[in-house]
Amino acid sequence: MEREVALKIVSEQLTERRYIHTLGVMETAIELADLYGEDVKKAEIAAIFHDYAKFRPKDEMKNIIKEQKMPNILLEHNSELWHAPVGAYLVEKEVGIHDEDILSAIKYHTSGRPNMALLEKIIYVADYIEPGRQFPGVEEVRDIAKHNLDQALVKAIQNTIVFLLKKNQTIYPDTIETYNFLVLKGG
Ligand code: DGI
Ligand code: FE
Ligand code: FE
Ligand code: FE
Repeated sequence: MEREVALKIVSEQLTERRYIHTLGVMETAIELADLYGEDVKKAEIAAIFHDYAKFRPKDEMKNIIKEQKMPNILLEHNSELWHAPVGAYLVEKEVGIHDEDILSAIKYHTSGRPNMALLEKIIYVADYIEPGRQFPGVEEVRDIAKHNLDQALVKAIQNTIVFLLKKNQTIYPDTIETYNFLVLKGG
C-alpha cells in the first residue's frame, strides 16, 4: 500500500495530535529498519497503522476482545492496552492488510511479548522514542537505539514499568514477561 493512501486511511481514525505522533513513529521506524536490516516498507506500514484503534469506543473494543477470543485477562487491565490487539484485528478486517509480521507488530506494540521479532521491536521502540515524545529518560533510549535495539527495548520497558508502578497501575503479564525474557536472554 502506498504511504499516502495508508496515511489518508489512518488520519480518519485519529486526532491531529495522534496523527502527528503516528508520523513520528513512521519516520523513526523507517530509520530503525534501515539501521537494523528490517524491511523498510513493512516498518512504514506497521508504524502508520499501529494506533489505528486508539479512539475506538471501549464497548466496541471489549466486544471484539470477547468475540475474537482474545485473552480475557485484557479486560482486567487498563483499557489503554486494548487498542493494540484490537488494532491488529481491525487493520486486517477493515484495511485488508494480511501481512502477519505487520499485524503482529501492531498487536504487541503496547505490551511487547517474549521473543519479539525484529519488526515488533522496531515498532515498540519507535513508538517510545519518536521525536514528539518528551517523557523522562526518552533521550537515553534514543541514544541507545542508535547502536543497540535490544538494549533500547529493555530500557523502554523498564521505564514503562516504573512509570506504571508510580501511578499505582497494574502491570500486564506480557509486559513483565517481556522484561524478564530480555533480562534473562539479553534480547
Ligand atoms: O498508544 P500510545 O500512547 O502511543 O502508546 P502505547 O500503545 O505504547 O501505550 C499506551 C498506554 O498503555 C500507555 O499509557 C501505557 C499503557 N501501558 C503499557 N503497558 C501497560 C500499560 N498499562 C497497564 N496498565 N499495564 C501495562 O503493562
Ligand atoms: Fe499505542
Ligand atoms: Fe509503546
Ligand atoms: Fe503510539
